[in-house]
Amino acid sequence: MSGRVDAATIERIKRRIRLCDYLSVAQLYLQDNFLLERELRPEDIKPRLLGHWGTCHGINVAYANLKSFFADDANFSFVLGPGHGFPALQANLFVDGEIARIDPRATADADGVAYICRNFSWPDGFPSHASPMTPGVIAEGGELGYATANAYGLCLGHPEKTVAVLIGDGELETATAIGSLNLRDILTGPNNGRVLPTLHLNGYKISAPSIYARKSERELNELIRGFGFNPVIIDGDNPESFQNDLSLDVDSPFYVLKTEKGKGGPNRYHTAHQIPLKYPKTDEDELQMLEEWLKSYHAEELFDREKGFMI
Ligand SMILES: Cc1ncc(C[n+]2csc(CCOP(=O)(O)OP(=O)(O)O)c2C)c(N)n1
Repeated sequence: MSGRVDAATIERIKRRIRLCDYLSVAQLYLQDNFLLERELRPEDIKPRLLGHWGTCHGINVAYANLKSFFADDANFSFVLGPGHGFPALQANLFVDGEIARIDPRATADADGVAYICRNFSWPDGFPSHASPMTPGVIAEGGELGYATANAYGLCLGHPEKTVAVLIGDGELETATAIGSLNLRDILTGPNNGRVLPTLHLNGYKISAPSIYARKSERELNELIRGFGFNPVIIDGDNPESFQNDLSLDVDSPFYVLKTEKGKGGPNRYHTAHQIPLKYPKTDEDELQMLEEWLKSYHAEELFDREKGFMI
């Protein structure tokens, strides 16, 4: 595939990212008023806030762009390294109807939105991380490092497959993840599918800069080339460039997706990893900040009680 992408496709990608960002925040915080049809009140907020926001926007950017680019390829799969970004994964699977295939309560309507949001990180509901309850997931998503090896495993003996794997920049510091990059040398060939490693360079590993974020672009590129890949830097704010970068004819590409950790939320980087506003149930200022944050996505333009998702 090559050439520029039409404006309607870019608009769809942007709307999908907004919708999934909204659903990610709503899952983390809300036990009621899921579509913000009235002012936000303390009783709308879950009593215990447990989950991860920081990586969600970047996952939504990656998912929306890859999904759009490979829309016609039935043999395309997406593997997510940081399984703690589960609100984003769950949002995308919900919007695609994947959850409804195994759980009839996840309907593509207001009841489904309520079900997905209320039950995130909730007793007897969905866990806070990707888990075997998640369609397409066989391993609990708590431990970083295995995503790249899993992606190569998926491609083994399946030359028809293309698998994009999103690797956290903190994750790439693990021995498992960095060691897995050697699999390119062993498993590239006509009998196996194609792995597209994508480093999610959002700069932070929990509260500190990741090692790869501290490297210069030249150093990072040389590291990537040392493993036999060709680096392609992607600006996560720009779907046009993301789509064009995916269409470049590069042998063994290694995508570096640059996003800002926690983008869209009230604070960024090292304070964005888990729950950026900790006390909106009891602190009026935080409640107002959360309401503004949720409203910033204009979910009313993306979801309608009658029409469902409008993306
Ligand atoms: C093997 C392993 N070591 C440590 C952790 C604890 N941990 C959870 S999230 C995280 C940071 C992940 O950073 P990154 O991969 O960059 O993800 P993102 O910034 O996208 O959230 C760490 C170290 C873990 N889950 N697994």
